[in-house]
Amino acid sequence: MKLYYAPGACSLAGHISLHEAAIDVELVKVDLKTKQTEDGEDYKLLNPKGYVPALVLDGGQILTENVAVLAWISQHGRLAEPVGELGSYRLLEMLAFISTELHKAFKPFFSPEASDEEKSRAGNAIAGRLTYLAQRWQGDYLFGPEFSVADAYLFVMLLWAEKNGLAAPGPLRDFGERMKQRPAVQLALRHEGLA
Ligand SMILES: N[C@@H](CCC(=O)N[C@@H](CS)C(=O)NCC(=O)O)C(=O)O
Repeated sequence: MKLYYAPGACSLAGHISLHEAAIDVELVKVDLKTKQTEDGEDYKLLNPKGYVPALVLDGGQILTENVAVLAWISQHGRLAEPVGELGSYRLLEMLAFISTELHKAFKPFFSPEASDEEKSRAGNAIAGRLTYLAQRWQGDYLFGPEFSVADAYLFVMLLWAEKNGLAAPGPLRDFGERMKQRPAVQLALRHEGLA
């Protein structure tokens, strides 16, 4: 199995989750500007979308989109999912929230053309969504006592918030520190040169 990633990008969520699940993976770094892999291959030939993550499964199939990649790792790695009748849908609900309401809201912070006003609007939207999560926080992780793939995705969003000077509410700051203590997180951060 291969994970195409860029250091510190959203692909870090899949990277952490693969380590949490103890799934062996070969990591292939992608230069998001040139769309070249570290082996000098044209990444767009593998993934015409041109963005990370892409997970190449052992049978050769390619899975893209964080929501799908993380749901696959969760199921195949037998990671914890919320309990109850709607458990796996609750996980999808959270992954979709993080992907569409948080991850996408960071766009102006990655765009050299974005104005300060756009960044400030995006910062307010991100703060509101982090507050929504913090107000419902009950335990160590998003779904209580156990790590789920949604935690890995949220953790990456918190790293981005910190990098861009956006303050996270207290329960999420504590969560971020808790995540940094996890061996799988430390391993992934080291691999990506972020430790
Ligand atoms: N819809 C995609 C978006 C992934 C995405 O935004 N990837 C970023 C890194 S975090 C990227 O590769 N950007 C480079 C580009 O779009 O050219 C997903 O959720 O997987």
